Amino acid sequence: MEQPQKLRSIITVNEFIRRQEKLTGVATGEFSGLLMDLILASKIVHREVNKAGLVNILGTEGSANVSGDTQMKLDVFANEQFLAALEVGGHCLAAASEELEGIVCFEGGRQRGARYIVALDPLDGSSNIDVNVSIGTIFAVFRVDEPGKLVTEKDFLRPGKELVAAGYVLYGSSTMLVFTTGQSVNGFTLDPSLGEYCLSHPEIRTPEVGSIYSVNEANLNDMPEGVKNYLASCKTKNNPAGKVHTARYIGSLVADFHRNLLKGGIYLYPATAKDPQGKLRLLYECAPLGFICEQAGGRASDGNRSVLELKPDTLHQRCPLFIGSAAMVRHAESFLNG
Ligand code: P6P
Repeated sequence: MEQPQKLRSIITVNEFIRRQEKLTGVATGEFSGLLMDLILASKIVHREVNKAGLVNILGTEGSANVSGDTQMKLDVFANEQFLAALEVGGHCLAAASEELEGIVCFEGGRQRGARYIVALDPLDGSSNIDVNVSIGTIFAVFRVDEPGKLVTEKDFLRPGKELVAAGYVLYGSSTMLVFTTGQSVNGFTLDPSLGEYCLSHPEIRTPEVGSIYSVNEANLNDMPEGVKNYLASCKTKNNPAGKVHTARYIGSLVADFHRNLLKGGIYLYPATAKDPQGKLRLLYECAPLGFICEQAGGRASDGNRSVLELKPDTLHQRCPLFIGSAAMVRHAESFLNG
């Protein structure tokens, strides 16, 4: 009979965060509490995403499900779960979301003297849900200078280098949480039988070089010449890997990013005719993934400089993105900067 995994070898994310608190001496519990709120919401979204295939049985969006509740789009559902968890948790002053035009302020957090704000993409790639392709949540956490501050949109318009935490949840063949608080990047796999995220990928370091590139090549004709020339180099041996690359594009940012983070590779969404600033959002997609990537030894660029240096002018500002193995991103940049 298979030996049960020894309990002592399992480090849950709660335990991991507790240990980190001790390490960093930041033992206020506020920051840990905020992470816990996000983790709780991700478990609820995991449960619904994994039922998505049953929607035809449970009722599609807009219809009433068996309990009479109106079925909603999963990205709207996910947004509601994360906002509710942040509001009830009381550790967050305000949130910005891909699903909302403006920010949402949490009076409870303000009264408790909270000092964190969260920007998130609650369910990125949600158009892939009904074809059972992996999707993801991305979150970014800033600290404000004054506890209980009455936050405005301006408090979110900060460069990614000021983030205190960033993470993503990948709802794939298993559900994984990967996050950094600036010390290292660690991955946790949800064990549904325990309802716990367990440390499965400690101290993630992304390979300096890889041979996977992820891009929607249908846009090639609309891309800058430098990008075309870079992609041509991926199809030869004239690149840091010294070999012809492999194209892998799931069309779900978190899934493509996660694979490249572990195996080495580059994801690029450059400026195109349709999206002259690129398609991806700086605040809650490029910056948090850039923070994670650079903490793992990779590089995240807009083609010229680290995305972590870029200060958004608006909440939903788009930005070209070249992210992944450092040598590959720098190689791509060399084609863009003459
Ligand atoms: P395209 C999903 O809509 C998304 O934001 C990312 O998850 C994904 O990488 C990208 O857009 C796909 O865009 O234009 O290739 O369909």
